[in-house]
Amino acid sequence: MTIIIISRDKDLKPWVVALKEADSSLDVQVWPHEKQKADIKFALCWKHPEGVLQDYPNLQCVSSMGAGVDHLFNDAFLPKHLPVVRIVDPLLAQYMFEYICTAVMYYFREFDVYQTQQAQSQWYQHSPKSMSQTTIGIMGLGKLGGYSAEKLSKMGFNVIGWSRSQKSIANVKAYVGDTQLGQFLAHTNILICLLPLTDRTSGILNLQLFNQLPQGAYLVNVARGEHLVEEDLITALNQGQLRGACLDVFQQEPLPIDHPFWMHKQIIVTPHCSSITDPRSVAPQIVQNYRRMQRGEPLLNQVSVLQGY
Ligand code: OXD
Repeated sequence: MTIIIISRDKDLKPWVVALKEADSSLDVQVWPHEKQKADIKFALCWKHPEGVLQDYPNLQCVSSMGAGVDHLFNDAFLPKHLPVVRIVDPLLAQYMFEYICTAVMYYFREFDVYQTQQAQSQWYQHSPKSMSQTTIGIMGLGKLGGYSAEKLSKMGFNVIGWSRSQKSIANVKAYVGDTQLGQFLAHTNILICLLPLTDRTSGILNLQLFNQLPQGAYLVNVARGEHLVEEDLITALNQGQLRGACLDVFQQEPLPIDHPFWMHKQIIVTPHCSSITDPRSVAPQIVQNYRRMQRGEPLLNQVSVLQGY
């Protein structure tokens, strides 16, 4: 029985080491150097080449190497009968919170304004706003969104959330479904996108949505580049509807060198680094799922193939 790791853009050595550290008896192989395709029972993937999973006739489980699973469901040839699991890790949630908190504080304490002033050698003070009168709206209250919502609320911000199904987080007003999206947006000063990418959420960050936010709101996108209609963001910024955007994810990654986002003064670009899976931290749960699969037990963090998250 073998675990195969498949990714074209990750350094896989630390993953092999971490899995072996978690269980030295494991047979871990790396695509495309596997010895016997028929031995492969468990595939650990990040943006695997489309169709490649069909090469393993005895595959029993597919695991994402990260929190997101859209890269798995993008494969039209993903064997439909296989259970799909993802990573849920406190460290990932903490890293994500730290990134969001940094972006929020940058806007909240108007560092964007002071940077513009600095470029013109201008010395103007702006009185700080109150945290409790600043509303952070989080789209997506799953493991990552829920954790950040709780922490930001404890810091003193007014935090609200929007999701497809009802969620309950202490001190976070939750809005649900399409009918409550408008109300959620109308209250949001800093919008954080942490939604899963599905057919329903692709392109959700568009001009129509931005126009429902209070004028001068900020956007932080840490979910997927496909959530954002890129031209609409430029329009909303140029029209003054949005004051700034902090983007960690893009439709094309790495962001092409001639992309307008690089040079836009109101956009902060980071290279999909908001939360990076630490192989050592997540290897034990991968091994646990592998053993559960062998014993025919329910898997941890299994996602719904129907819902796509
Ligand atoms: C993930 C990511 O889904 O890094 O884990 O985007």
